[in-house]
Amino acid sequence: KKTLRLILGDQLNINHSWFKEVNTDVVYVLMEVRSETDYVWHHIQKVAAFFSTMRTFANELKENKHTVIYLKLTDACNLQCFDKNCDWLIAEHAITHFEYQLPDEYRVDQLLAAYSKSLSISHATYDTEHFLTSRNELGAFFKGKKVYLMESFYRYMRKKHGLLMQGTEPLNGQWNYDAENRKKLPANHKAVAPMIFTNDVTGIISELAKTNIITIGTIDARNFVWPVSRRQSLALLDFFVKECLPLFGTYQDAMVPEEWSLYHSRLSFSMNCKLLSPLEVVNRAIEEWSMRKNKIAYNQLEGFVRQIIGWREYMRGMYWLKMPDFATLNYLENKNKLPDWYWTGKTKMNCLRNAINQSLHYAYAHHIQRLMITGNFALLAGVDPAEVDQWYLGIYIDALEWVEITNTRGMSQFADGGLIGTKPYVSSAAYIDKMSHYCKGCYYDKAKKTGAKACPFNSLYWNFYSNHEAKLSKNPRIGMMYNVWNKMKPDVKAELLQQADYYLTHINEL
Ligand code: FAD
Ligand code: DLZ
Ligand code: SF4
Repeated sequence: KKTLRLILGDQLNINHSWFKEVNTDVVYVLMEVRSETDYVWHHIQKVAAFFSTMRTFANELKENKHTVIYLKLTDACNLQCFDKNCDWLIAEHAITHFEYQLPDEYRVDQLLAAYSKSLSISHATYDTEHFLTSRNELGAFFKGKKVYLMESFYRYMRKKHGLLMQGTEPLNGQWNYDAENRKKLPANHKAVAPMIFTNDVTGIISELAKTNIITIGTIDARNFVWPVSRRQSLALLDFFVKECLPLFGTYQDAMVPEEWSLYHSRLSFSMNCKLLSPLEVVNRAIEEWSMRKNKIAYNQLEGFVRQIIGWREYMRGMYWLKMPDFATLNYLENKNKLPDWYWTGKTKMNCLRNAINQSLHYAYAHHIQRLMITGNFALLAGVDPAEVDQWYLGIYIDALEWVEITNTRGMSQFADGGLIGTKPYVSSAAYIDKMSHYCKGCYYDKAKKTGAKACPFNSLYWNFYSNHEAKLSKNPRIGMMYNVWNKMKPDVKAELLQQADYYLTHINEL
């Protein structure tokens, strides 16, 4: 029996049971393919990071004496999609059995399921051995329920895995310490400088230049900042727990011009392509906290653990519960186009200019920039969630559909009508000013709702509530806003809506 094992670009888990033994009858294959580079306009750094990490991983397998075939994008024999390449390899290497690990993306899952069914040889599938939950575990947990509260799922995960528990009770008495988090960065506070790498990816970039692949963003290919191996990912994890964890929760929602990562871990790429397991990340943070309790307050640790065993696993579970329908949900029936400047950063709005330019420069923005700057504006501007998804799926280094679409269409754009987020994440300038240092240097006036230089967020905010009154006013978490709106004088309301209308019709000039 001769086996072909396909490893996808986001399945780079060296601790997988596949690799425990060396077997000369097993051939591993990794492939750079146009079907994966072209499904959206990717950031050049995202493509470079995936290719570089895949190549490093293939070399590691070879060093461990496994038989590995690596297809580069520019190889003449490359047929540029998983199924055609596998067909060719099966014939070429007299393969009698085909195996793959369950893909995280619905699209690839469907493709490989249909492909293996069509084969005349036998096949088998394996778990990726990465997540703490199986695909359908969240579905079973919420079976028969109408609401899918992340917090209940998070508590179940804490109990099930005995993380931050004292017997059956949460450690220190409370499940969630968010109330102590989320402060603005003080004006004189200098955040820790991010740990960056200086990987040379010039080879990959010149190969990409030979193709007609469309990419976005910029790259310093001689000093590529993202980790491209397990060794570098572990170094970043170590840096995070030592330097960033002590203030992680406190400044989790803070936003500052020129500071692109603050106290965030930037481990999402390493985790999403499985260089690091979520459990080892969480355990390393717990270990550091238990060694330095005088330096790392418990709320910082609990917040971090919640993001990974709570939010991350929850999003994956929701994805498998609601796909494929989730990908077309558009509860608010938004149809507008994404403003052109999302692709260039050329806007006078300081918050958006910063968040977008930073994303084009680093293929990264932290959660609150994604949710409360770019996501917030797109929702207020009534942009079609399909366009918003394409942008998020392309621009971020960590973007894979299972975690991108649930965050974007779900949490950020309320296109699921409140399955994931219980209310739309929209705000006027007041919130942005409360959490960031963006408004001070802005062309627009954060305090003005109408007239020259009025901050667009202010009128668009009320326009949003006015537009969606039928759908939102009954939501108990939003009702309060309608009390305010309904108490406004008709001429004030009309002026706000007129201002919003002007901005919407001149959206590319903002
Ligand atoms: P940290 O702030 O250091 O958090 C630690 C880890 O917690 C992250 O690495 C991540 O694994 C996990 N985490 C935190 N929040 C979430 C969340 N809401 N959902 C899932 N995991 C979470 N995350 C992605 O990994 N890929 C995406 O494509 C993606 N798209 C997003 C789109 C929008 C509109 C929004 C609002 C959020 C998106 N997120 C996505 C979630 C989150 O913003 C990123 O995981 C986070 O910013 C990654 O940076 P970090 O590693 O520094 O995170
Ligand atoms: C993101 C990405 C890119 C840009 N290129 C590849 C590739 O050439 N080959 C590959 O196997 N994977 C790539 N990926 C990650 C894939 O999108 C991911 O492996 C699948 O979608 C499975 O979830
Ligand atoms: Fe953004 Fe408005 Fe503040 Fe300018 S004033 S930074 S547009 S919120």
